Amino acid sequence: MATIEAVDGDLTTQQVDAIVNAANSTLLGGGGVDGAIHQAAGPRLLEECRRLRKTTHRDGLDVGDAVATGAGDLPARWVIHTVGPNRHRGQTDPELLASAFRRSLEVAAEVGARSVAFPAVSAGAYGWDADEVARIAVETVRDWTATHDEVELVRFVLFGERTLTAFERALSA
Ligand code: AR6
Repeated sequence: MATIEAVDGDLTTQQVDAIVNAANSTLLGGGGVDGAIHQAAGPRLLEECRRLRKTTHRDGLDVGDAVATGAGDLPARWVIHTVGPNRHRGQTDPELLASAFRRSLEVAAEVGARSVAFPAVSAGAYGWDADEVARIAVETVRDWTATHDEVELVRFVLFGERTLTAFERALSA
């Protein structure tokens, strides 16, 4: 039975095997948590992302998919990049967001990560409501960990009271 928890904090300082990046399809960085991760990880992370774009991910990363790289200077061993749906582009299907969380866990299992920290994917620049993100994230992680034993700890690392409260509410439901 995996531990699933929510904390207020900075994703980039988490001492876990893998942190999940709320990236975009280019895989080449951006603002928000993506920018913070690249800044803290240093240039090796961007180099690895560029390599993906020249090899396995020439067309970028699809919405709802995930891929792992090393973590550069971060305390984690891997960064798992996922792309949540962008509400401002009409991507309102909850299954796309569920898929981003599920695929991230599948990739974590593939690389051998036993502890994984997630941000509130799509709850920032991509315009989703924090309560909806929390509900979908918690449900997806619960469903997945109920049928897989590779990942023992899932930690949602939230920026600020509003998002933390949304996840605490979803976890206690
Ligand atoms: N630690 C934890 N959470 C954070 C951190 C941090 N260091 N920094 C921000 N957040 P966003 P999205 C929270 O916009 O909505 C980027 O430009 C933030 O408060 O980072 O999936 C990408 O390149 C919010 O609750 O991701 C894409 O283009 C949550 O992380 C686009 O934004 C997600 O906000 C992706 O948008």
